[in-house]
Amino acid sequence: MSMRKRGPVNGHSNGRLNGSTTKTTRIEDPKTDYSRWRLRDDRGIQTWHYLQTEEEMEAWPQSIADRHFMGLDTGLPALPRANNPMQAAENGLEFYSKLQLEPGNWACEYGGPMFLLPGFVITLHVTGMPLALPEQTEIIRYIFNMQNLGEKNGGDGGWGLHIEGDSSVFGTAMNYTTLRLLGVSPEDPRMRKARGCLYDLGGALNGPHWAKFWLSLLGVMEWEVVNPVPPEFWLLPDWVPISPWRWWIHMRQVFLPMGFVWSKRWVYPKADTDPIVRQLRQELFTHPHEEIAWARYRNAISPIDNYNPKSWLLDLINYILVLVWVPYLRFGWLVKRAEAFVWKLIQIEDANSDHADLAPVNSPMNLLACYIQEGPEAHSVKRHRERLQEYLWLTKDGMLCCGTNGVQNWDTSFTIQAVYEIGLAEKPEHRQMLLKALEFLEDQQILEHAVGYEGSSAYSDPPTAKTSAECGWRHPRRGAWGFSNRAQGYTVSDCTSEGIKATLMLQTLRDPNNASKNLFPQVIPEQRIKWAADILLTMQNANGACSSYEATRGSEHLELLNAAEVFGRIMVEYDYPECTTACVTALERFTQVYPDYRTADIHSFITRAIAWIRTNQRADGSWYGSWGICFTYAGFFALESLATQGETYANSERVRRACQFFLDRQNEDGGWGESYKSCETGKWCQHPDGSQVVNTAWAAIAMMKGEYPHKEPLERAVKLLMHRQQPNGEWLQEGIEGVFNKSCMISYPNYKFIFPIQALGMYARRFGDASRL
Ligand code: LAN
Repeated sequence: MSMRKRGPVNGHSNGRLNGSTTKTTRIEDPKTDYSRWRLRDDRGIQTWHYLQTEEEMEAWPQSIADRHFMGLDTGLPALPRANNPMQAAENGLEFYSKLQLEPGNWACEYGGPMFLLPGFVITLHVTGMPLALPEQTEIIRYIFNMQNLGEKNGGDGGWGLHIEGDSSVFGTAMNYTTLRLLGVSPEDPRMRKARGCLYDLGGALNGPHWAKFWLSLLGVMEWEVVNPVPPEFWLLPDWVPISPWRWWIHMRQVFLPMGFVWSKRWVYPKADTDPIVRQLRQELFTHPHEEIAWARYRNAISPIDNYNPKSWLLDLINYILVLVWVPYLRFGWLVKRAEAFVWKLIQIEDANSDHADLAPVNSPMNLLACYIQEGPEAHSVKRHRERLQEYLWLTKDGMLCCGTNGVQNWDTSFTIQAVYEIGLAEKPEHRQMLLKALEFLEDQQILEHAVGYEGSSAYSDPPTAKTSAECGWRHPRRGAWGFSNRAQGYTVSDCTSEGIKATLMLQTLRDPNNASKNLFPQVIPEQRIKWAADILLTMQNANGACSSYEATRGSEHLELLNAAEVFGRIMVEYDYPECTTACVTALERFTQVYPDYRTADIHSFITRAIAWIRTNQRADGSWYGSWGICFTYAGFFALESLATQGETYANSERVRRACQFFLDRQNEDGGWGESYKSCETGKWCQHPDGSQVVNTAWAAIAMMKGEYPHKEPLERAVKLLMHRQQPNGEWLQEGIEGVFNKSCMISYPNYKFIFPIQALGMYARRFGDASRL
């Protein structure tokens, strides 16, 4: 095959090869009128709306939170200067409390991953359900704003896996495609630059499996380039160690619709006549499209995308599937059975979440499956389309797709706890805010098990981790809290834990003026808190640790089948010090309030969990965090776990080592700054921008939980937090805070409020507030 000459046909003339000289001066993209946008929060279901008329705007004024989310001036006044940490905490809370939404929750943008909008937009394109114009405009702006241009990551014109990442084929091919589908011209200088970057990386043929999947169904690639996703895997008996029901929920819920679409080799019906698809066939490759021998590129991948190379075993399996299974053994009846079963499981997922689905990868894929199976007019398709809106979020840089349909329960639970922990929950001025937050948690607790669970052979009350095909292998969930809202409907061990803790903190708080009176009503009845504890008790692994959505069901060896080259450790549930701590601290608090309920179970759970936390500490005193960056995040949890057992600096070598780990990494300015590279490499990596308020708060809280006795390093940390605080009480956005699957970063913008407030208040309570720092 001949390499296509780089020429203007493909828009290469200003590609990076000779395009590094191209001037990509900032181009002002069309922008919507930000005064017209509003966030609606309907009992935790959050959607952005663009108002058309003056009357609508008058009837629905923009809120402070709206303005904050969009990066507009909130107009909030400068507060009296904080002279000590407690005043700084109160100023922080004063600002942050203004961001609470009507139903009582906090919200924020939840971006970071750069592979979510593409799936979203491709799905809407191939199903003929375009986004509204204001959304299109803002998505274009967002994607351009995240492009690696100028100073950003070498400015090569591509996009990474996440907003801070180096350009990859996945990021670049998919975001380029998205922009084109939204109407951006290939002649835009930034698009030329992007193509140059893509060609330098080998073109879209060097993309990972997921890129090839999306581009094949769009009709830009041919299905032979996609490694097999056989839905017949789902027909394996439960006892088989590699059965999909044992996989991490995100993997199996993506594998499900992906297998359905792959099995049908479905292609966008208008691909051959759609001018954009036809042009993309010319724009995304370094070879002429018609000459590409697709099957030869199944395993082609650029090194930058290949974070987690496929194992020899998976390569072998793929060969067998491609050369033997698909052509000779995949009989029609088997295909039919597999597709029918997978379709049933898709329907279960849709029914359990009213078509919101687990996350914004499987949600558009399920929409597509419904479209293929039931046609464009089906209720399932329409409902999916509506619910997809919940994933969109407007920021100052444009519109993004969130990693989940919000952060409602998670941020709200943490907020309650921070305020409680620093003694401000008793103050009358915070009562209304906290009561609303508690009422929100009440409204969002999941009160029914998943479809089919109660009638299944796995059912018991109280539940166990047992599950069965009859309910789509869902974990029991009655009493749980999810990460976002009740509609999404998945328990997460730590989200349920944080929900329990926040609830119990408020519901047991005594009135400081009358010790026999509770300060807050019993909004969530005892029975429901017990249900939540029951759920936690189902979530422990055999070794004592806890995972995210379920107890671990499969062996780590399943990682050999990890086909998504861009992520690591995704195939099964793993043990996490963060989740384990959350469960320990929740059950600890629970058993203090309800000492007679399942006492032995709880005691054994806590003992085993703590033993695991101890063994999970690394030789250097740290713990590796999987959901926040990174050692500061996990240390903040682990030391809290140990503290519940009375294990502190004074009596524990472990805690001393953990504190030393932090002390050795404290910056001159008193803060800590940890880069996301820590997550990727497993080694502490200093943040290039120096101290970060979120890392600083986590490290300081960790050391205070561990009762580190010397004031000086903590005082320096607290000074940094005070110094970075703005006159109106807020902190400004710094580096990205969260992570998943080791390689993909995700933003938690409210952390910069919650944890500094908590750290400042804890310091004040511990070391006294009087001294002016
Ligand atoms: C999240 C967000 C929250 C997070 C915590 C609660 C912080 C964690 O302690 C447990 C795991 C959980 C719930 C989690 C799991 C993976 C998610 C859902 C995400 C990181 C947000 C986005 C991510 C999801 C996998 C994104 C879609 C990508 C795929 C690879 C399917």
